[in-house]
Amino acid sequence: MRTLYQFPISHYCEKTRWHLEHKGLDYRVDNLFPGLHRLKSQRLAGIATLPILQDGERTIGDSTAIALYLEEHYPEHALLPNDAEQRRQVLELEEGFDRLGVHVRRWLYGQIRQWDSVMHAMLKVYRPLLGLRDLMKPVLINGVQKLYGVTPERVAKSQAELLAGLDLIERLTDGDPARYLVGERLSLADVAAAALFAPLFTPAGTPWADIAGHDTETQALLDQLHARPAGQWVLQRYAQDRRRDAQQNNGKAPVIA
Ligand SMILES: N[C@@H](CCC(=O)N[C@@H](CS)C(=O)NCC(=O)O)C(=O)O
Repeated sequence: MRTLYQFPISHYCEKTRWHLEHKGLDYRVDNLFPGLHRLKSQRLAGIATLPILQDGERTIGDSTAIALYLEEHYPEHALLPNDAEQRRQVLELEEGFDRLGVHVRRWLYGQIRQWDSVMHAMLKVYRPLLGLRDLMKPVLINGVQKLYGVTPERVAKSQAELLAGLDLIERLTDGDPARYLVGERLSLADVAAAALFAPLFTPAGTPWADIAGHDTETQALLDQLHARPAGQWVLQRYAQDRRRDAQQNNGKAPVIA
């Protein structure tokens, strides 16, 4: 039995879903409730964050560690090149885009004006118990802003970082949305970049597709990014390379108590 402990709207968890599904590995998801998840994540893997993968007797925390574990134990449909230099580049880019994921997340949280639709996307998988789910919303909004450092100064810096990340995609692909970041085929670098930038471009079928309500300035910037080769690159990776043929057996929606 393989279990992915996750938050559905986490782009790091999306990265791990992509890895698992790329390799055609069946798994069930256990959606932990934000905040309370730490009780379980600490016990399972000694960390505060999700994703965590339990694969039989083994438990692996952190999306990059999970990716490397899957490459080692399930080498079919490899996402690491054989060539040593390309492999080095892929691993370096994977880590770089992982760091950028923090900026994408902070910038997006900094743009939210209608928290209702975000909270809905975040919490809809949990069954309400005695109104507790709704009571948690203000606590969560506050917690997210504190945890992810959503202050105007840091959000502005994150915008500069994420724009530099999109520039990098365009440099590595020569502005051609059909090309991969390293070599001629999909690698861990592409999956990291596409999954961690996906909340900006909301590809069909991703959990961010129904979050609405940006102000006009933010929407104008998002439209501009969408039209850039890097935005088209993310969408093309999703359209062509995001396999979804593995079986995802959703467990029962957890009750929050
Ligand atoms: N480097 C970690 C980052 C994961 C991460 O930041 N996860 C967030 C959700 S997007 C999380 O679990 N946050 C909850 C917390 O920190 O309490 C990875 O790649 O797995």
